[in-house]
Amino acid sequence: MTKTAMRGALIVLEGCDRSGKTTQSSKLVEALNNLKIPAKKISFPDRSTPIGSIINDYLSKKIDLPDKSVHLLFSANRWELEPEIRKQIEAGVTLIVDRYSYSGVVFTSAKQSIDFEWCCGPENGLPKPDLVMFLKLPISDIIKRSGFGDERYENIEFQNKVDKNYEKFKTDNFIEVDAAQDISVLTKNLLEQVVKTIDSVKNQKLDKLVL
Ligand code: Z5A
Repeated sequence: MTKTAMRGALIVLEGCDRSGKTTQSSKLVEALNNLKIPAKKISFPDRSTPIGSIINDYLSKKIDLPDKSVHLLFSANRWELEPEIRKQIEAGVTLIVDRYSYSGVVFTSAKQSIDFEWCCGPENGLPKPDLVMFLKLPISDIIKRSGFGDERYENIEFQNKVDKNYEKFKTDNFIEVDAAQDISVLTKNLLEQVVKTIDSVKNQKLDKLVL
């Protein structure tokens, strides 16, 4: 394979609220670009699209929606970006994604009477991440970080259920990382994993997600 045919990697950061995903995804993109590795950041929900704007109104408690319909909106928000994700990866750009399908499943299934398997359905077929890094932080630390408690879902009881639900995703490409580390130490540790992954998948086909 020629150098130009090498693809980028699809890297996802997951975790409970305030665990540092936004901070780390920006720092990882910056660090990769410094190493001359093409990389961009994507965040879900993407609140800039028409679907994302409804999600934003829901999260900021301006509107209420039935649980299953809002779940499908979060998933549709990812499908909106699916062609762009594939295009970027094929063009050799590594994408650092702040939340993905795993968030969709763990948050909705933390609600009463919504089946985990039902939640997985709409996610299947999306591009499969090459690496998912779960930023694990005790809830007692999360509530001390600034901004906790403003939006829907930002309460201790709910975040505990979400944290437990993440346990169901322990597969080989899903790794847990201690998010209580100092910001720069954490970036260094995550970067190591990301660079290794970029190298190991560069000649492989991007798979479809099956949850
Ligand atoms: N949701 C869903 O239900 N279904 C879906 O499909 C998706 C999402 C995709 C909004 O998500 C909600 O949508 C979310 C899940 C649900 N609900 N909750 N909870 P969001 O991603 O837009 O918002 P968020 O989860 O609330 O993320 P966040 O607020 O952006 O948090 P974060 O990105 O993990 O953390 P941060 O902004 O990087 O850091 C938070 C603070 O901690 C900040 O002051 C930092 O300076 C500080 N920080 C960060 N790292 C450290 C370290 N290492 N040490 C000390 N302090 C730190």
